[in-house]
Amino acid sequence: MNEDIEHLMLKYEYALQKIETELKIIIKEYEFNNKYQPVEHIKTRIKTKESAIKKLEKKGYPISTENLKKHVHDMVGVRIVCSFLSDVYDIVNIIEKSENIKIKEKKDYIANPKESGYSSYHLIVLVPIYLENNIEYIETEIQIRTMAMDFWASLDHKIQYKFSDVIPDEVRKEMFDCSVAIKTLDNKMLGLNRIVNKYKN
Ligand code: 0O2
Repeated sequence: MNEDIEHLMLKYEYALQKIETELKIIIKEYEFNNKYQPVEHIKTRIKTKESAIKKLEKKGYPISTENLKKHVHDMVGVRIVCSFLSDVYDIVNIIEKSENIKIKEKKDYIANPKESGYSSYHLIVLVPIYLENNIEYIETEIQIRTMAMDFWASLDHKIQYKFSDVIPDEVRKEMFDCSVAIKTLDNKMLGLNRIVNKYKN
């Protein structure tokens, strides 16, 4: 890594602060207007330099600040965990409408889960940060998912860590089966919530 990595890491911190504030505001507005809270919790993190280096190595790129900027799209990461499937899409919708966040890419791993069974909605967004002499746009990954998807992903993450090499077929199959069960559960919970709302109305 060349020396301006420290400055780059600082810019990631600025971007994280900006996106956190923007998300808090648009979600609060949604809650106020709809008298409903779609978000269970939000987690944020900046990827460590060590973890970014691992990702570059995995992708086969030489280690440099330039390659980090070009090929690691989740140095700044936000995870929004919602109650119901419909909440996930509502949150995507309000983020898309925000004037202060530019959408670069959308990946709907709910409609098209990954081979592992991983399911979540990813937005790669560009967050403007105002520096002394210029404006820079910092890539940020926003993962939006239900609590059930989050449960699956966190167990999957632990499994990946445990078997740093190859995950046994038996474990991968079990995890895939769990992802199918989780999809069924999310749909059932959504249906149940609609019934409850019908009674409320
Ligand atoms: P960590 O430790 O969570 O940060 P890209 O990041 O865009 O260069 P890719 O693979 O095209 O690379 O991105 P993708 O798959 O759209 O998003 C990557 C992130 O999604 C991962 O980041 C995970 O957080 C999550 N993810 C994707 N697939 C899986 C999966 O099978 N299981 C789990 N638990 N999470 C997954 P990192 O950097 O790999 O990990």
